[in-house]
Amino acid sequence: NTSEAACAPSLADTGRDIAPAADSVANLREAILRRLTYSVGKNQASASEYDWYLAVVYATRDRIVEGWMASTNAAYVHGPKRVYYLSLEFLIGRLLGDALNNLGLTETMRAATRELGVDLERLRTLEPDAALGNGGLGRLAACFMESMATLSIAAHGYGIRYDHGLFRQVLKDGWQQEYPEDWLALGNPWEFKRPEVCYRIGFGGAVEALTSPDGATRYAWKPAEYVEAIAYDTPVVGWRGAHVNTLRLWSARACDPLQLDVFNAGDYVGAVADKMRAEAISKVLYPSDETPAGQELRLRQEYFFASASLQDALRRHLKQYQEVRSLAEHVAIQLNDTHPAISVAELMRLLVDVHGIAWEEAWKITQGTISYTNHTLLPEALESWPVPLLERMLPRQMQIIYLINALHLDSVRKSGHTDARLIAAVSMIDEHAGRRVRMGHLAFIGSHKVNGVSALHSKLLKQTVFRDLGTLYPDRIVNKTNGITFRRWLFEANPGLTRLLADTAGEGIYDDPMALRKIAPYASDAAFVGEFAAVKRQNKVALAKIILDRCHVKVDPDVLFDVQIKRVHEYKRQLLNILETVALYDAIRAQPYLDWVPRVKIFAGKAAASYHHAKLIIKLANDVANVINNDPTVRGMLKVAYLPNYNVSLAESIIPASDLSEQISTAGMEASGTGNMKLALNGALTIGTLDGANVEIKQHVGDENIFIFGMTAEQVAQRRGRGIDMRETIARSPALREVLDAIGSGVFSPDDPGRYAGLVDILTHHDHFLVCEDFDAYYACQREVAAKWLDRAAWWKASILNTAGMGWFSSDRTIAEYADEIWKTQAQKKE
Ligand code: T68
Repeated sequence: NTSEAACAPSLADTGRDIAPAADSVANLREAILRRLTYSVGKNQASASEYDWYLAVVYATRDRIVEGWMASTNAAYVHGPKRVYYLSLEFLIGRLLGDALNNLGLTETMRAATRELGVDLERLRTLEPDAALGNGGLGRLAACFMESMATLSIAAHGYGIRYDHGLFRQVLKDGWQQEYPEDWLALGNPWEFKRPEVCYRIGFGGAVEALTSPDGATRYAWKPAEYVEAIAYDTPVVGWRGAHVNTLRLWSARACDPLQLDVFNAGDYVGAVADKMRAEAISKVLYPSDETPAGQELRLRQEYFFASASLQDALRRHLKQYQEVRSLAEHVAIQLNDTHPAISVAELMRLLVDVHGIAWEEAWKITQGTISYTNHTLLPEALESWPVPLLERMLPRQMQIIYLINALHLDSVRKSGHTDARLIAAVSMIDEHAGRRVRMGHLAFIGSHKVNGVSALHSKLLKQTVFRDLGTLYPDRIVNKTNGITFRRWLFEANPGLTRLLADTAGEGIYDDPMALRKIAPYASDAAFVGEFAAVKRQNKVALAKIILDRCHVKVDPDVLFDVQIKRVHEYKRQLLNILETVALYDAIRAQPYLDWVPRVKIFAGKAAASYHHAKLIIKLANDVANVINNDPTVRGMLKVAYLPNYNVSLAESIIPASDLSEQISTAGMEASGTGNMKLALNGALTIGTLDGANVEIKQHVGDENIFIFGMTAEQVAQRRGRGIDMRETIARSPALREVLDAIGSGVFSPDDPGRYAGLVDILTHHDHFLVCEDFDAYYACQREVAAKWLDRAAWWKASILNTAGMGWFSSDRTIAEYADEIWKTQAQKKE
């Protein structure tokens, strides 16, 4: 239906430039044409769509640059505390919509491009997603960058400019295949290369001890190898364009482009071997989330970007204050997980060896400057590096780690703790499985604050991973519940809803997310409900088209859209959802004449390339989809769609169209979740466990407006204590038994009946994620969802109250808390 498709959500207009002034449209039009001519080198007659896209980006970027310089300058003039956000991942997505929206130029640009005969909506889709991250951790970093700019905090993001971001996922017969992603293939019009901003990063070699005339010993590291880090800057514009920060990403380059003598001797490959080895560092993002990568190249990436970023931060500080001793007063460094934890040793090396500061003072500066965010409790996901590897690759940093550890253990003993178990537990060196450096301990000890990312996660952090360190330093662990930027996840992704909210609650919602509460009184107002439902329907029509295009599955926009979109992981329990799908399928076939609530189960998500079990789960979802979608008995009542290649842009299409948000991780395992927030903000009801931020979402949207089921984190621990063999549990549940029998015997894999025998065997005998134990509660909860769906007024009321209650989950609130309690920085004075 083309008329409906034409109403599909489009680039946001947030009401601030709905009727753009004619002269500003004309200005922008001329600016685009100038850029087309002088930067792209094309005229109107020969310009391709991509040429127009480039011209539009350049014209937009031009409107950011002056603010950028003003913000940069203001940080030098007013001297606010600077924040450095160190993250190996930034999962950004597209930038054009973000930039236009934050500048308040969306409608002006739409009008200007229309006059030039090009469609802004189409141009926007030509931008490749910047996918320099795996999942939640990387996306959080991107939301934080936008919020720090919005709050006028003088911040830099530091990371790696990977040539290749997260792989592209193709589903071939339901199996995931990975293909390299090439986001830079056509260049990147947002970035500024800064070849003059270049640092040498050493690796290997040896440490020399030098005794100075006064008898003191100094250490000098003589690396065997150097690599250069080159800066690429991307401006990050905050809401209403008031402040612009920098995302500085490092690219690795060999110091010498080739060895000419080797080349001349005829060894053409050998001549560029060093170059290849150097450039491998920024070649590709490690595609695995929640598992430590373990390989040497990963440690090279971590040190490379940590060292370059610290050298750059120190250079800037010296330029501004002419000395380094005041660093902690003027600088806050946030470590996004342990990936940059080597920064603790590297900052000590720079202060002591390079800047000549005494150890004790350097340690105060380091601890006063650095803080660390933990994103996972999974013991197997905690980074640790073999001591011999660190000794070989970073010998001076390893010495420093030993000394930090010795002083730390001394002070523990001096405070009266001599118990060997405790000493072993708080030591930075794990002596259990070969000697390894615990990067979480290094980050903890080198920080003044350590935070978890939801209330439950921070509580569990104190009880588990950092139980002993937390007792020794009781004030160090704090909580900062995650948030999301409403600019991208509401204003841009859902312009229809945004307009309705502003019309109802007032324009205040654009600047104060808590103002969303003002729509609560309209939750049962027939006129408002009608408009709210109409927006949702429009978004569902648009998503239905995407599902038809990409999955060849036709879905009715009026059925319940039940959505699980996230990385595929056993702990996130996509399997639980699939089992329930099969149980529902069985139930419908048994009694097709009943009043079933028609629904489509929508999945999207990538599995780590080496995570075979997760890839099998994707295949199962697709096998189940195949059978169900082709069975005429359930036609119209149940469908399943697995959308390939989930990324930020696809999320922006799915989230505004969702009715039900699946947040069903084994309690105690999902640190926070952030997709849960995006979906609830856009009016989806959550079905979830008491895990991560679900607990706080429940508090904010109200117990009646969320579906909670299953074991609590405590019950999970107890249940596991009794063993994870599920034969008795399965025996008690006829529905579960039937589902497992069907899957295990090949009902969904007739081409290979034994495909899922192993999977069913694990669920039966070794169900670590307690899928079986939570199955009945989940199935029953899904029936409550269906009952609520049938009561349309009750459903819409709950949906509206979700949107109304989610203001607190703005990443502006999260960042304001970091600024107040961890960074001790304030928003910058207006330029
Ligand atoms: C996620 N962690 C948490 N890790 O799982 C999620 N890990 O609950 C939370 O909301 C989010 O962080 C933000 O706090 C991750 O996404 C990774 O991506 C990752 C990447 C590399 C290595 C280990």
